[in-house]
Amino acid sequence: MASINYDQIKEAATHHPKPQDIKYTYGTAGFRMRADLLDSVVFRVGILAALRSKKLDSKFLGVMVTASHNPERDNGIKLVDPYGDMLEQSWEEYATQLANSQTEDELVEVIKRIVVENNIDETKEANVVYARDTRPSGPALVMALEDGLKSVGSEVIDFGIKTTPQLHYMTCCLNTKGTEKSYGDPSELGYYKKLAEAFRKAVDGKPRISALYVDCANGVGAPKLSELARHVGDDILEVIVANDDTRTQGKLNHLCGADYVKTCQRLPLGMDIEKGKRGASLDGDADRIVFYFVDEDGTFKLLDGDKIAALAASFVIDLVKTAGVEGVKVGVVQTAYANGSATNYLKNVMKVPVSCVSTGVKHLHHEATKYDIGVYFEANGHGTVLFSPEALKTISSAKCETAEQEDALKRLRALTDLINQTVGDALSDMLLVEAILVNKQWTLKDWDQAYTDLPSRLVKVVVSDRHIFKGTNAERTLIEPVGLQEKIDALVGKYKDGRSFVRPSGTEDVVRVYAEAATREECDELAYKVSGLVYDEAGGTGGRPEEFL
Ligand code: NG1
Ligand code: ZN
Repeated sequence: MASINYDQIKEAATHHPKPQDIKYTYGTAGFRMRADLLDSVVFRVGILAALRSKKLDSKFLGVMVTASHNPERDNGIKLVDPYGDMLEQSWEEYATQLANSQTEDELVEVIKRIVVENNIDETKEANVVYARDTRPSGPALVMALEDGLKSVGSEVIDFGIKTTPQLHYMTCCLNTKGTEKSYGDPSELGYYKKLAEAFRKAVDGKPRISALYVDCANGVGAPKLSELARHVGDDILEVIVANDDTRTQGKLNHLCGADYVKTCQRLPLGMDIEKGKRGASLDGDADRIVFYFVDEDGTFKLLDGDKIAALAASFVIDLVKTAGVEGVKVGVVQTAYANGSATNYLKNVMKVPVSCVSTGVKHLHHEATKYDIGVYFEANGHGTVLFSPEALKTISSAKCETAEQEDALKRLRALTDLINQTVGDALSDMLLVEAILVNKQWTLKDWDQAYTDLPSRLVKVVVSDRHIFKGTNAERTLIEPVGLQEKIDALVGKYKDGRSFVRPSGTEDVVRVYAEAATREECDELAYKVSGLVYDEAGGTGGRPEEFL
């Protein structure tokens, strides 16, 4: 292949000018903001994807156009590394530099610098696969992305409308095809077949449980879940798809979806499930899932990512034991947003090692690879279970002496295929939870018994500059603004089981305040006081946080 044609890039870039006065940042989940501000960013991310593919010996890079649970007017873009993990952190800075280069000349300068710093062979082929969710702004952004890719002469695969985890799956499959690490058939059909077959094995011989109503946030999860359910078959899994309107403008994530349900702790619009019925919500790109039901007394009971982690960890630990592969050790990874009761239950009742890391799946994923089997979930329902190559080897080569052992091994092996190893995946996680509940013949209430969440509250505070907030200790302690942490600690000390921390969001222009305490009243008071403190002492703008009634 010829070297990079910089004049061609310059010419193409004139069609995607960067707006003045906007500073873009590759944040927790790539670039994410109002869709009408993203054209130039998407064009440049295309160029970066191609450069990274060249750098990685022409491996396929993945690009996903989505803004997940954000409102429909937003969109975003993120890069996926060849084996399905998030873009390596050192390249996030390049993404930010490309996005912020104001002129075509500056853009070319940055590209040349990336080429030199990484010793990139310009003549290597570039391969990029991309997909988008159902947002109305998607098609135009994909055109800008293609312009960026073509300007560097990249080969492309348009994977169409997909969930974020499907794109991760596809990227990994393309790069492992024909190797001993082959992750599966690189197609959407391959994805469904792999999951459906694994689910059948995982629940083999156990009776079907009641129907699961799934709120799909009026997003891409709706058509994809229907397709998956068709492959699984309703003889073993009954899924009722709700909030599947991906055509009417304004409905995506509106008063529904996993983020809404978790934040507001209430049923989504369009899911009026009766007492005792089982519900779940996906987010807008189907990488998060939470479960819930309405108790006999009418209370809404949420089973979030923490509960999924505890359920998955305990099931896997039991299987490992019964299968006789005890050498395989299980650990759980959480963030500071995990409920204190969940952490306590895992550490002190289940006696599992628990690590706490900074917010963002890339941090959890990385930490989880340190365990033989690493269970990681954010409280908001984003996570998965990772099996190390050694654990996979042990599980696949184990010999069994009893029928009980054989049964446990069969189910454990099925889980290694059922659980998406590349990233947290709402569809795969849904099947994982269902498989466990089927095996145990549990209701959601049975599952919920393990521990009771401490009342918690998450508040957004708008400040003039959230970048002045700097944290440490997995984001649980503020070091700047100086002195604020001491004041927060003084407030926390007044409440039984009190805990509160403050950090700047990586996806929204807000500061997040988290609080929990022994009772709902105390928790709300603590959340109110800490958010007021942040507002007063660190440049609050707009309205002062209000009390929760
Ligand atoms: P930020 O905006 O950095 O808090 C949010 C979630 C993260 C993660 C990312 C990416 C919370 C409190 N934060 O990050 O857990 O999921 O979005 O989508 O839920
Ligand atoms: Zn998402």
